Amino acid sequence: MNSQAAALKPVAAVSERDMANAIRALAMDSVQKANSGHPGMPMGMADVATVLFSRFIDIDPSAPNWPDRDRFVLSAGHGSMLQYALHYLLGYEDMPIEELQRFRQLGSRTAGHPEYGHALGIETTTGPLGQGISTAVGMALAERMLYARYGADLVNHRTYVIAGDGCLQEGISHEAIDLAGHLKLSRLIVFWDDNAISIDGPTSLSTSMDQPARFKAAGWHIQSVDGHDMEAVGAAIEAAQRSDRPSLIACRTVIGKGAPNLGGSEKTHGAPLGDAEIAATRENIGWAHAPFEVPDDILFAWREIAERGQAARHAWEQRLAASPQHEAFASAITGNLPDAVFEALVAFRKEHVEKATKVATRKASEMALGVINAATELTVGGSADLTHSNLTITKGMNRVAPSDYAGRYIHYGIREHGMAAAMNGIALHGGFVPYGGTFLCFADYARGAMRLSALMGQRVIYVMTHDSIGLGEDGPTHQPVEHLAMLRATPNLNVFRPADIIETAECWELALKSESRPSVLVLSRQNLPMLRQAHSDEPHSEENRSSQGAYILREPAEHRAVTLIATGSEVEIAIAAAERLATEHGVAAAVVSMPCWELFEEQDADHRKAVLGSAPRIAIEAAARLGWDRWIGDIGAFVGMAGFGASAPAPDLYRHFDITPEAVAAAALKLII
Ligand SMILES: Cc1ncc(C[n+]2csc(CCOP(=O)(O)OP(=O)(O)O)c2C)c(N)n1
Ligand SMILES: [Mg+2]
Repeated sequence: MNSQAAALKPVAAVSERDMANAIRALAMDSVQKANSGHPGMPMGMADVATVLFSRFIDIDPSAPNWPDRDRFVLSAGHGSMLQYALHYLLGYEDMPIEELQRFRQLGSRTAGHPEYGHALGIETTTGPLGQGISTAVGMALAERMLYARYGADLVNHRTYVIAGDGCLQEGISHEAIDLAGHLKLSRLIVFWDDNAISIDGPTSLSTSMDQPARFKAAGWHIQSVDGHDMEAVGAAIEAAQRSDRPSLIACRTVIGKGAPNLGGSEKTHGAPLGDAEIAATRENIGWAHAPFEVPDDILFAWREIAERGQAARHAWEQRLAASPQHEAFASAITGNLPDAVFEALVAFRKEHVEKATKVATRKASEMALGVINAATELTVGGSADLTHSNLTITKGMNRVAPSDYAGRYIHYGIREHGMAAAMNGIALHGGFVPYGGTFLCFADYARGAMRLSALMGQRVIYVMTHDSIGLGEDGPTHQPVEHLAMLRATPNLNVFRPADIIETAECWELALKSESRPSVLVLSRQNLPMLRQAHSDEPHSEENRSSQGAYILREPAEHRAVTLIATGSEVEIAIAAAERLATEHGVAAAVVSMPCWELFEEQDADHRKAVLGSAPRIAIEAAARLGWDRWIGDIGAFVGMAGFGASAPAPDLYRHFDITPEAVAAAALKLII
């Protein structure tokens, strides 16, 4: 029994309605005190949440990361007070009543929207509508995949989601629902807070969607209940648990339920109820207690739920201890990749330096993945229907199929956003290291979830190929221009644009080791020469030269007159320009390969200075200039794209857009003369 619960005495039988009213009171009082927040949703869903927790969910606040816990995702993240009230009532040690009193204040754990890592027990960051339900699909998939490997003794939990009208209107929900239905993720149960209200007013202002029909069409089990009829909600959850498909429980609710004048109105969505309405609500629901006061008997009832979870956790720990798979499970769940992965990557680099392998970096990535995936079972791959363009599948990877989760390759379908969110869910769940591919241009489609990978600090690896006009004939609709700038502007995201097969293997190593930061591997469609072998005194070394973000690939014998900085496919152009400058103009040019800005920014100033040098600098990248001025300074130049690309063979495009050794050499001569 947890110590807080032990101190409390049950006084009288407590009803679930009283337990739900505790949520209502805490939500309205916290929002009132903060003078900011969303009371309507927590009050409307208090009854559903109470039934879910009091009868079904197994979580243990004293071991919030116990791997076989049920997952609870508040997709309607604006209703964060529902989550914080639950955490206080359940007895999470970092959620005393004082935290509720500091709702939405600087430094409190009770941030405006639930943030992963900010308070114990928050499984994922929500607030951008639609993300929670889509992330939950990844969690539910990871659960089934882990179950397929370790069995029900070790893996046997569910993922529960509360989603609002907003989550279901967002496009990402379509991708997520379709994927979950197809994969028959029977451990996923979604409660729709069907209150028919959003910010602007009734949802009839903007939608006529028959949501249950939509879910049904995607292969879900569907039910509709009165969300304030606790028996009906309980029965629906039991039926959902028995289903062999993911479940939607449409819960007809009243937003701000309990508030006698404002209940049912959009006015309760995102503003305090006000003192008078709060007093009237207290009266209406029979809650005679002062703000932030929950009577002991009600608190005791809530803390008993935590005890049930603790008992379940203990039983699970015993099963784990007795399991022959104990060690394998523990190492999978911590996500520690075996040394063999990194040893294999070093051997891979040595082999290809010797062979001077000339391949597209997307191909190099596939080859590197071949050795990575052979050395560990933890990586799970996938693509948004571009498997043979992104080159994300390797030998022996079976597909994850409906009701058959033993494979390790996920056909995410043409759902970039859903894929990114699902990868977040897989990473958050634990047990796997997800990577997934699409064209770099469609990072836009995945962006909302990519931002959350970064905000949550998850090891999610994006394999984004066809990275510039170098993709050629598909034209400007497919040629990314502004995407590198967008990705580089995203905090806590490593953007790697390797120049050859060696840098590609190095960047894969860095991405795999980057446990609290997502990575994007930006890869070429077109072949690129091996640069490391031709332009280094020590072509192979164990050292990962990309790990410092940028390094000098070519240093002239004489004092540098100019430094050419490039990434990816343009490093080859920089090298050719440097050679032309030397032979035709006697100009000494250094070439810096800069596969990762973010890692270079983290180096100390002296190192950065040594790499960048004091000569004028030119940056070459077949993308937008935005951001490059940081590296080229006031007297530098940029050779790249000034607008959208065009449809033509790649070599023609490079000439057309003047991204050539000649253009770089001309820019250099202009700078230094
Ligand atoms: C992607 C995204 N767009 C817009 C918003 C702003 N927003 C927050 S809540 C909300 C309305 C949500 O309606 P609903 O889910 O029905 O919540 P309820 O009003 O019922 O609490 C909007 C538009 C957001 N948080 N995320
Ligand atoms: Mg609503």
